[in-house]
Amino acid sequence: MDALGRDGYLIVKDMLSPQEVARAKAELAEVLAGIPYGRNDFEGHATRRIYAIFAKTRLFDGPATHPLVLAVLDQLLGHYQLSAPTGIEIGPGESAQPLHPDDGIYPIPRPHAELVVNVMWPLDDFTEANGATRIVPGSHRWGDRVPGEQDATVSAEMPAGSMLIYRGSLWHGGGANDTDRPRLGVIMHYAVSWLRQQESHLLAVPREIARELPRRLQELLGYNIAPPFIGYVDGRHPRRVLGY
Ligand SMILES: O=C(O)CCC(=O)C(=O)O
Repeated sequence: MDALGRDGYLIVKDMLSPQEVARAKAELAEVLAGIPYGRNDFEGHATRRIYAIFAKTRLFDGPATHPLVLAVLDQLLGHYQLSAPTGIEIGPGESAQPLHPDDGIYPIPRPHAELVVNVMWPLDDFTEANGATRIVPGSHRWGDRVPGEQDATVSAEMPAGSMLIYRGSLWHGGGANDTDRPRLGVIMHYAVSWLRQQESHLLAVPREIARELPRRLQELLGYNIAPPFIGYVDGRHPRRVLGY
């Protein structure tokens, strides 16, 4: 929590075993085979993104609800939901993504209480050369300032199986990939539960899949009430539509 307060990010190693990483990589490789490259500079023209990830794999149900992640989120966000969980494969030759804060999509003046927290799960070793996430340390504390030439970025270099937690107000972006191999990571992007989710999981994840998921994951996908009563369905708790 000290590092997240001071620098805006934190790397924790050895969160996934080599076997878990290999399984996730193999399964996501099949998903990626059917996915086109990005449509603009932000998505990246040599980058493929797996949206609706909870409709496509069960291997991130655990990371999304990992007790350490939820303990950090409890402190930073209070009551929260999954917003934009996405697999991101930055391909060879990709240029650096423009730096941005993830909460910049919400029209709320900075500084403000934290609205978004992101957890990046690298499935390849992240290096400066292959496009490790670039971060401007401490920039979560800035007001309207935007990063310029004078602001150093650090590359979040870390072995596969680590996790990088960073605040939604932190300026960051995917790095350029100057190697001949892709760099795959999965971002679990959470937001306070009174905001609109970036991806509409109630539509993206078919209800017959959602019904089988662990209760906490159902809640994080949006089958939940943001206190006191945001998100009801026909006046009742949304979990009722799953038959509970
Ligand atoms: O892929 C990365 O390292 C970061 C990507 C990112 O920040 C984004 O797409 O919003």
